[in-house]
This record gives sequence, structure tokens and C-alpha cells, in this order.
Amino acid sequence: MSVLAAVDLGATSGRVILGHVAPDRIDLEVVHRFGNHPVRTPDGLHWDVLALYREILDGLRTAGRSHAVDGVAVDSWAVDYGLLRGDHLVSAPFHYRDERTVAGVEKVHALVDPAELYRRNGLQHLPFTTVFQLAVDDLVATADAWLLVPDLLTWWLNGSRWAEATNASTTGLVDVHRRTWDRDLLDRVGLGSLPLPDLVEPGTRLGGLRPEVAELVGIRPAVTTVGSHDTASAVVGVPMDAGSAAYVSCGTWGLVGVELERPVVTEQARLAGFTNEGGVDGRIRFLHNVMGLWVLSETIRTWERESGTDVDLGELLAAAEAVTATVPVFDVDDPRFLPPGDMPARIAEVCAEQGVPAPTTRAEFARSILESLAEAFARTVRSAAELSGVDVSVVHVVGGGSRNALLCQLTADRLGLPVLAGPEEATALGNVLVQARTLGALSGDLESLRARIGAAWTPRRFDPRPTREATR
Ligand code: LRH
Repeated sequence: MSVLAAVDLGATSGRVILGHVAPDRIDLEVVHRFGNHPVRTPDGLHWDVLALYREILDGLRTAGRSHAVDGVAVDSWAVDYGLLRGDHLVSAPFHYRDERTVAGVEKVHALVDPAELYRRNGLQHLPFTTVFQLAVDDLVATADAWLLVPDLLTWWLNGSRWAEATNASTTGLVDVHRRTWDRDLLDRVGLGSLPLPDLVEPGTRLGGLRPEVAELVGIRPAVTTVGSHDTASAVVGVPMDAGSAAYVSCGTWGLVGVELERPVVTEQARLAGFTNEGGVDGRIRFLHNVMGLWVLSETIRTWERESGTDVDLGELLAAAEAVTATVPVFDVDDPRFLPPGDMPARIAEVCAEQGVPAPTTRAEFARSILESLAEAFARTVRSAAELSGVDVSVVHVVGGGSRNALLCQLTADRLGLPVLAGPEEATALGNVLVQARTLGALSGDLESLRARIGAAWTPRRFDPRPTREATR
């Protein structure tokens, strides 16, 4: 039995999860869960990476109290980075929801046309993609090293500096066809002197923990690379047949798409907002970012701030399910929903523009958000199938959103296809499975790794209801 620690950092929370892996068995054990609390300072919104690192060390120490841990690997959200001078972090990394990047988009697009950018990097347009952040980052000139967030944390743990390939693919600076840094593009956007680390694929052994870290946490695991972009690990953790399935990795974001062998960089794919992110084993994650449960959580945060009392999510979802009134379906991908802020007011504004009455009660707001998310998921699955040629017959929902039965049911209804929900911890599972293969506890391709998930987790099935009460 191998014991492997997955460090999985999401935008709102992080966890250290132990995977217990044997050839015929895999179990997950959450040993440490912690909040991820971004901090606003005068220059903008930042990640508190020091607090996250401390939590990771606490988690590893806790794991070490009861187990000999064989391996550890880090994954996190994409696109964000730290700048270093010597061993010093130049500043707290910016949060991708910080609004400073608008000028970066203009700057880069004036130098390289969006259509050409897409043919080179294959990425959907997101205003926070790393290249746009770097274009407005004055501190770049002061740095002699640059690391994406999971690579920064891995460097602190292990002492070596790399750019893991799946996460690097989200920077906009990697050639989608060759999976190498696009030096010509870097020169053209004025980033030719950016101190880029070498790319490394998931499944690489990096050595052990730094001696002082090992001392601190009391374990001596191997450190390896996995899909350090959380969505790359989540897609490994989807128990699907990639030839006939789509997935929704549903948490803060709803990442909706299919897995391909080769990128699709047609003009239709660009205009439909599809990205070609690098997957594990050279696969392509052909997907679109739907705004996700962020819209609901930020709505709840607004109510809690205003009223000073906590909202019970279970009660809210039960009330949303009981709503019989017609609620508006709005475009959750509206860029106004991206930054933190007063979501109910923004939803009301969008509804007013569409000429439909805004929801009035909290239950109606929640139902309206879930109907709108389900509609966006269904629409995006249809486009993914059409643009990629995959004949989608089932949709897997993984991540925290897979626990939301109403959302899964509404997605099945709106799409007219079955939804298979779970596993919830697909990202940690994907992380653990790739570690297990790297360290020799498992072998085989992604299909055989996924077959192990299928054997250990039974998904919850939602069939489309023949007659939905109403198309709201
Ligand atoms: C999800 C995610 C997503 C990115 C966003 C920045 O956590 O990694 O895939 O687009 O965060």
C-alpha cells in the first residue's frame, strides 16, 4: 500500500488529502482542510501564499503523525505567479480576479491580433490569462525568477524550480502545438527577458523535501509533478470514456468540455470561447470556463455581509428546489460577474437589461443562478461536442458541485442527457493517481487509471426528466 499526499489548493479552500493506493484499491483521507483568504492591499487583490504554505506544512505534519508518506505533489488554480529575486518573493502574488489586467489585454492585443494569439496558444479569451497580467506588472523587471503558484510552493518544499506543463499551458505563452515556450510570442509582447523556468511534464520525480522541511514535518516523501493545474488533475479524476463523454469540473468555476488528443484552434472554436489547455499524458482539455458556483457563493457572501447572519446552504438549496415560480435565466458568463462584489445587484442589473423581472426572494435568486448555470453547462457541452466531433452521450460532473443534486438534475434536464455525479474530490484523485504511477504503485494509461476510479466510486445518476415543469 502506498500513501500519497495530494496538496490541492482551490480559490476558496485548500486541502491535504492522503491517497491510500494498492493495485486493487484506492481510498482518500482528508487530513487537513483550510480556508484560502485573499487579501486586498492598496495595490490590489493578492493571494496569501505564506498562509497557504504554512497550512500545507501543517497538513503534511498531521499526515506524518499517523502514516509514512511516500509521495507529495501540489496542484492549484491556474495562471497566477510569484516573482523572485534571489530566494526572495518580490511581492504577494496577484489574484486573477484583480481588475488591473484590462490594460494588459489592450496592450497585448495591440501587438498580436487575438486570432493569431489563439492559433498560437489555443486559449479562450480570459482577461486574467498570465500574459495579460505580465503585460501590466512593473515588478517583472526587478525579478530574476518567475514561478507559477504550485511551482512556487513546490520549490519551497523541494528546492527545484520548474514550470509544470499543464499549468504553464494556461499562461498564454506556450505553443499549443509543440508544448514549448513560444519565444517568438514572448519577444513580440515585450516579455523576451522574462526568466522562464524549464518546462517539466506531470509524472516527473523532483527528489525529496528540502532537509529543513523534512525535519519540520517529520516525513520524507518523494516530491513529484502531477497535473499541477487543478483542472488538469480533475480531468484525470473523471471516470469517463473520453470518446463519448463530456465533463463539468464544478467548483468556483464550471470547467466544461471534452478531452482530445489534438488541439482544435479553428476560428469557430475561438469565437465560441473554447480553450485548449494541456492535459496529463499530452492530452488536450478542450473546454470553456463557465462562471461556476462563484456566482452563488458571492451572492451568499453579499447577503451575509448585509445581514450579519450566516446563510445555511442546505436550507437555501432546499428552498430553491421548492420554487415553483418562473425564474429568469441570465448569462452567467457576463464579465460583470468576474470580480468580487454585490452579485444580487449585478444579477438584477443583467435581468433588467434583458427585460425580465429579477428574482425577489433568496430562494428565487438561488434557483435562478442554478438554472442559469445548468443552461450554460448544457449549451457548452453541445458546443464542445459540435466543435470537437466527440459524440457525447453522458456528462460527468465532478468537484464540489457534484454534491449539488439540484444543479446536476437541472443540467440533465436542460441537456437531455444523463449526468453522472462524482467523485467530489476528483482533483485530489487525479493528483494521487499520477503520483502513484510515477512512483510505480500503479501503471498504465489514463484509461486504466480512470478504470480504478470507476471501480471504487459509484457515481450518482441523474436522468433527464421527460417533462420539465417549465423552461424557465
Ligand atoms: C479552477 C481554475 C480554472 C482557471 C481558473 C483560474 O480552479 O484553475 O481552470 O481558469 O482557476
